[in-house]
Amino acid sequence: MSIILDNVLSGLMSRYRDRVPDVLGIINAMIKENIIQQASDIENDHIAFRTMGVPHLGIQSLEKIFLHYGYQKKDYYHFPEKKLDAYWYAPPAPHYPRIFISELRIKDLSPEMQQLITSYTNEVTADPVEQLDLDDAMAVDQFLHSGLWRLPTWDDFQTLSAQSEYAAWVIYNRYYLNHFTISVHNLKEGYNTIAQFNEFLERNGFKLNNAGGKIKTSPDGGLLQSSTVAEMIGARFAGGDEHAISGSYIEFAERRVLPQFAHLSTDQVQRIHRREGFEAGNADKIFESTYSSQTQRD
Ligand code: OOG
Ligand code: NI
Repeated sequence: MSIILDNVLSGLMSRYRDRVPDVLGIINAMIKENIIQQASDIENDHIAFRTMGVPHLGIQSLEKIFLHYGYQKKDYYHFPEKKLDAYWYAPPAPHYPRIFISELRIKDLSPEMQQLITSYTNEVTADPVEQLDLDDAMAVDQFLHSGLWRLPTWDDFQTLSAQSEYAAWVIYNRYYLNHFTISVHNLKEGYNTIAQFNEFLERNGFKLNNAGGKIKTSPDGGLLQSSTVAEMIGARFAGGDEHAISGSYIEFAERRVLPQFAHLSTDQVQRIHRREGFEAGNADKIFESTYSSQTQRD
């Protein structure tokens, strides 16, 4: 089972590295400053997917893949202004990343928008995950990186963007990984807080999402997050039009030791001793990493 999960995760990561040159850029900068020796030294806090909340698709469909590999569904989050719902999933073993899956609440959009989105998603007439052999890593990898509906037109993409940049992102990018997340708290001294790691990133020329401030902090103070702004990808639309649109980004997370474990020494601290889960207030701003307000800012 874990071999299959390993292969699915490595397929996701290899497509993601190709789409987001900042991934290798950051890894190389980390090696150059001696923060890590090699890419595999990085702890991946979580990965994230975006979905359309329509029949046969959405969270209830995509999650089946990861529940099959032993992930456990955890907390629910709601984002009224962005019209999104999300859940996070705890991994079957601590060396695997957590998973965050969000879903667009189609019913909260205008009838015109619903009609436009379903003109694409209605091409899916049965839950595609139920037709997959989840023990076949190659089949799952292919499914995650192939079209479920026709290629959108540039016109439709722009219409969607005007009301929901998330909707436009999913119509084009589908289940491509939205981000992976570098855990910073186990890095060496000088780089093991979000504040310090952000300083390292900016010094090396990486552009951070500044929505609500560059550091997003949970009210309990235990979860601090930051992210790059999405890199633009060359996208080919129906009819052959080509335009640069938002692809994926990279996130950074610092999970502090919980107050009840404050007495543990650094070498005793494990994942279970740190702040778990996610935070709606942080996530709300991290979603904006692919929004034009961030990707197009000076
Ligand atoms: C996900 C944004 C939220 C987090 O860690 O809270 C998030 C997205 O942009 O799809 O990643
Ligand atoms: Ni995230």
